[in-house]
Amino acid sequence: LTQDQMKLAAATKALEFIPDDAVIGVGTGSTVNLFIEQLATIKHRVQGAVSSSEATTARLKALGIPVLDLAVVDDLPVYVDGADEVNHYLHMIKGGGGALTREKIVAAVAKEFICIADETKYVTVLGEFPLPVEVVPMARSYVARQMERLSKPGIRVHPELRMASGDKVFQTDNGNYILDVHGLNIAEPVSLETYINQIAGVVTNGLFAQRRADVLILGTQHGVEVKR
Ligand code: DER
Repeated sequence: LTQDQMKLAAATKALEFIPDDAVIGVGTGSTVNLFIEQLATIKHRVQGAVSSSEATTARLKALGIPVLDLAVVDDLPVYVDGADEVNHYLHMIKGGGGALTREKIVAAVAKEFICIADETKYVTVLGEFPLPVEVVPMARSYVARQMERLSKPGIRVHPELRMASGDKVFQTDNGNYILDVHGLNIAEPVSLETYINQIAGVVTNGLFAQRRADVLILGTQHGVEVKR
């Protein structure tokens, strides 16, 4: 099976976790885009969606799924999103698509976080994928220095400012910058998430560990596995 076929299998399986007539939270990324297409096939029994990015909003609207403002939603049974890495405790690294702040907000409101992923994302230790950290632009150098201090003998931690096309700095939907932090080996995801959050200038970091996934739907070479 190709990676896309495994993503599609996970995205399709997620429909079984969508309650009738619910408002559901929808994440960002290529796996979620496959899920949105599947969601459109049952949109008659979906009240609406709360989106985690402008990109997702555009796709939901294009498929005729009503997009609702999170501020007026007080009951969100499920949030469906992908991950860049997910460990065996269902802690995740997210933010590869740059939507980590709104993803974390919608995930916080949702009762159940359903992560959909292909097997290449399933790891024992988080950190191979560079950890995205969303920062207020003026704080980018200060936060970068704080990240470099996480280096240990033989393990150099180095943050890179995420660029868009050419020499333009990538900007999130919130107008902030992203540092992609390479070289981390994350044995304690919850404490590292908390540590990074308290650095002045950090808006959000891509560790989803305090609030991890409740269900992982994993597309593998041998079919779809559901892990809790
Ligand atoms: O940016 C994100 O958090 C996305 O969910 C990302 O982690 C997964 O993107 P993919 O489904 O395209 O791999």
